[in-house]
Formats: sequence, C-alpha cells, structure tokens
Amino acid sequence: MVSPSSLPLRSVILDTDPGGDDIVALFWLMALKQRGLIQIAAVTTVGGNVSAAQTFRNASQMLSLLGDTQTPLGRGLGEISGEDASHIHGADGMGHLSQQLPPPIHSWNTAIASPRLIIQILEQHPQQVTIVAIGPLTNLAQAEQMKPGVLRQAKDVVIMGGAFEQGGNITSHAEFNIYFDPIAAQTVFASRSDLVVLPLDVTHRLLLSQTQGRSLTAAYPHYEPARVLQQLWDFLTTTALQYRETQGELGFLVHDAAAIAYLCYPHLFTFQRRQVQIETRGEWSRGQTVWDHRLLPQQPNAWVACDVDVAQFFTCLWADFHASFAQAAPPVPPSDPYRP
Ligand SMILES: [Ca+2]
Repeated sequence: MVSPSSLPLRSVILDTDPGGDDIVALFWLMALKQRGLIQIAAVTTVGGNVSAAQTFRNASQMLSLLGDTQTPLGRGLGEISGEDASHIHGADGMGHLSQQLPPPIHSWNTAIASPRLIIQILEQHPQQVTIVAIGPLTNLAQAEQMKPGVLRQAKDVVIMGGAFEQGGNITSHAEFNIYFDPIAAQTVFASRSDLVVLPLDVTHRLLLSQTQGRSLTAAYPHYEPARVLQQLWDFLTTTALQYRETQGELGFLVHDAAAIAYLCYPHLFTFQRRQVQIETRGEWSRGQTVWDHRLLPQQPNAWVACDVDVAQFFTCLWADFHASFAQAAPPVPPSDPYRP
C-alpha cells in the first residue's frame, strides 16, 4: 500500500478570483502543501467575483496572512466585462475583511501577467503541472491564444464550472465562471480531450455549515487566519441566505473547494465521460454548458463529475484544516466544567 507521504508531489497552478469560496480553496491547498502532498507552482489571479486588481490584492493579502511570501502571483488582464459577484462576496470580494488583513506583499504594477506566468511554467515543466481553475477561464484562454497547444502541456486541467442537470447560479442555465467569459470557456474546452470538470451538479451539495465552521475555528482562538476565516464564513452565510442558495440552511456553498478535493481525494467523485460545448450566443442560455443526451457516437473532451460523497468530502476538509491549524497554533481544549 502506498502511504500519502510516498506519493509523488503534485505541482499546481491555482487560477483564482478570490472570492469567498476561493479563499476556502486556497486555505485547503495550503494545508495540503503543509502536509507535503502538494507543491504550489503559482497563484494566477483573474477578474471575476470582483475586478482583476482586487482579486490580485486579495490573493496577495491572503498569502501574506498564511505566511507564504514565496509563491509567484500573476495579475489578471483587462477590466470586468460582465456582472461581478460582489453582491455575494462583498465589495472587496472578502466580506469587507480586507482592512483587517496584512497589506499585500506583491506589487500589481510589477507583477507578471497571469497568462504569461502560466505559459512560462508549463513550458519549463511540460506534463508535470496541474492547473486548477476556480474562476472565469480568461487567463487559460489567453495563454492558449498566445501559445496554441500550451494547455496540453499541463498534466491535468481541473475546472470548477458549468451546470448540466442542475440549474445555473448566475442565470437560469449558466454557472458564474462559464457565464462570465463564455468565449474563453469555449477556447479552453476545445484545448484538450481530458478536462476534469466539477460543475454545480456536485458543488451545490457542498454546504459548509456555520456550526461546523465555528467548531473548527473556536479550537484555535489565537490563530489569526482562523479568526479571519470565521468572520468570512459568517459574512458568506448571511449573503447565501439572502440569495436563497442554501435552502434556508445556515452555511454557504464551497464550490471551488471541490477542485482542491479532486487533487488528493478523486475517489470522492463519480464522473461521466462527456463532450461538452459552451453556449456563447444564446439570448437566454449564454454561458450554458451543453452536452448531447442522444445515444450517438461522441468525441468527449471532459470528465464531468456527476456525484460526490458529501460526508467524506467534509471529513477530508475538516481533517486537513485541523492538521494545518494545529501545526501553526496548538488547539485550546474546551473548558472542563468539573475543573475547580
Ligand atoms: Ca472562484
């Protein structure tokens, strides 16, 4: 039997638009790095939940909070063309927490563009690096346009995005990441035949409950990242209720964390091999991910997750978060009512 410590390290580029659930994903990725299971080659930011400049700043502040000064950080290009998600994530994308965080440690003015950083890493390490894309696919598409075929140099491309049997979350039919830049999504879905896709069909079941969250963070009252995370979760719980995302449950959906779970726990998911197309023009269906239901020969381009073991997903998430937090700050035991 192969123990986790003897598995080869998976090197990852995290392409992200933080974003509340992006931050949960980043915390989890850092926890897996601490355990020696993952290397982080770069974090590449992209406009989406909020502007490109704000997602860059957010990622920089979070890396600083987590004590990571080494990971290269890419900046997204351009201005936001669509409607952002600041109504869910707060005007700063982080539940108005940015004022409480340490200042950014990276400079927007001198940072390398995200598509260029992706190209650089893939060309230096062909077939070795996994791209985990948890924002709009703008950076990946631009990298592919600048260097056609470059995405095939990635070991894997794992995408949180799309909605198939499940309805959308930004329109009736579309999921936010795809809807935000459907032309980019079309480019990326045409780039490889083995994309790994975690759509809303599975992520809408990943409700991180407020009770579970508090039981984690309460054990580490002196660990600043735990305090920040709890404040963020409280904010996201409020907006999730307001926007009717959780069927009245107290908590919020950790869509992006599904892509991190796949890296180390792929057996939590069941996949269908599918040919996925992106609707780029529909009046009512723009940004929809489409597959053909007919029983005809197909040329698949993706493995699409259709089921997830929710209980085991959160078992893995909490275990990794506890291990990470305990390493940084030993937990405070609950008070003993019988102690004099
Ligand atoms: Ca995201």
